[in-house]
Amino acid sequence: MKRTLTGCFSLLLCSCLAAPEVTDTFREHVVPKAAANGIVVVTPGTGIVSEAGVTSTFTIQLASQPTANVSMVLSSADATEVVLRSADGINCDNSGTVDNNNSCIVTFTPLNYATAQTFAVAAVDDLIDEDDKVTIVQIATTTSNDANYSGIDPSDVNITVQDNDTAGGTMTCINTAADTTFTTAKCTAGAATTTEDASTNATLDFTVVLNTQPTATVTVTATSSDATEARLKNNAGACNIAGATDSTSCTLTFTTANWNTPQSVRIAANNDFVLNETPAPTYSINLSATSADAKYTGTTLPAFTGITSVQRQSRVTFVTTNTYNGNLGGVSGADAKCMADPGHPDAALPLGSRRVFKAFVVDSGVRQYFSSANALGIVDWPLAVNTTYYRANGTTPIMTTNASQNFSTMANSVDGSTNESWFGALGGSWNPYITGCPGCPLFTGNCVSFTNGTSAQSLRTLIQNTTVVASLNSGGAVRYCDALRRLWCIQQ
Ligand SMILES: [Ca+2]
Ligand SMILES: [Ca+2]
Ligand SMILES: [Ca+2]
Ligand SMILES: [Ca+2]
Repeated sequence: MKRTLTGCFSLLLCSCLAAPEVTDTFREHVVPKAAANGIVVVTPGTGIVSEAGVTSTFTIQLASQPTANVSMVLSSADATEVVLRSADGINCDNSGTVDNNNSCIVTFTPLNYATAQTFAVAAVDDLIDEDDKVTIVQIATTTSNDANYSGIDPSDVNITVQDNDTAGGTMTCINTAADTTFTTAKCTAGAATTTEDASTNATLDFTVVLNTQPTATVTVTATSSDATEARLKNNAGACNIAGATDSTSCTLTFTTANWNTPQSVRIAANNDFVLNETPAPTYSINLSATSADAKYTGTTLPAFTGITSVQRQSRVTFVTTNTYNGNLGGVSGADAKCMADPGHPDAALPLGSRRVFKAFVVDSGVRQYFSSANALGIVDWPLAVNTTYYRANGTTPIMTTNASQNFSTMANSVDGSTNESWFGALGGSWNPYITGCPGCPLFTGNCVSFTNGTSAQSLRTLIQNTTVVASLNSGGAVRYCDALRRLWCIQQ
């Protein structure tokens, strides 16, 4: 006890005699070094970046001087949307270079700890149409040999990423159809044309490509607004030029991988055989999209509008199903038989609703074709000028007339059969028998102008299986008027 007291006394005495040690000991208790954690001050900027190029900066500094370097790793929580800028790819900075860094390092020294360092964040400019997104730049816990600045978790920085993409498509007119009449003007809205019944300019090609990368497969349907004038090449539903048939619509499939590769579509003029459509009809090719990517469902895709369907004079013919003797009731009666025959292309319609056809027969003064130099001239000739005539199927051309309502070549025969049709011309011409014609002793009035069905009269028939014009009108035999023959009927 005595030693203890002595000791206490000695301590007090020593304190009085050695004031500096007592002061140091006191200060350590008043400002204990281990009691203060370091503070990392993060000052967020706008927090808004955009794919269009807007960047955002934020600053970091330390609230107090560390005794050793302090480092922390900055990282993008979604590197597909946001990257940190770094000139050397290691250290975060505010350089103008985007190095697509997912992460970078920030370091403070005891000398620069109080100077705020500025860091830049940039958006990744992807090609996907998406809603604006919110993500963060994570600031990882600090590392330092200064225990006060080791293991501190600074605040993260919120970042909003604004998008700059808009889902859609681009339709481009091209020339892959070997169209000899192609000009770039055809690709101009309102100037594009397709032509009915033509060996050239019957098609028009274009490509379709998506404007942004979809997040799921996109099916684009191309549709003709007027299938009577134009259709789309379709192969098993897909827009496909090779081996395709003409269809009202076809589909294109764009995946997340091939969305930016243009796909071809071909428009094919459709010959509706409707005559003299004035003005020429116009149509559009419309595109619509469906996809699990909501940005591509209901999205308006461009339409190719104002395509003019150039109208050609094309008509069909048919050979009657029924046979008739030479008493046709005159030329008008022959025409009526054409209209009433079950072989008429519009036979399903009431008589008054059917397209008009006339019989290819000749009778002096009633229906005749003499050359223009001949004063007898042309009367009620069933062939028009500059017109292509087809078989009843509408696709097999027979011949095309010239400006004089005549023709000199045939692409195909009348119907390919060995049948004959009543006709009545002189051999090798379109000229009908004329009463008193000195060179025509075999003909006695074309069955009396098609009113006599007896064997007392006769006339020349027309052969239906030749492609030689001279055989067409002279290859048929001379038949007595009680024979049963058909009629070749010409659309008017
Ligand atoms: Ca994005
Ligand atoms: Ca973009
Ligand atoms: Ca985007
Ligand atoms: Ca038409």
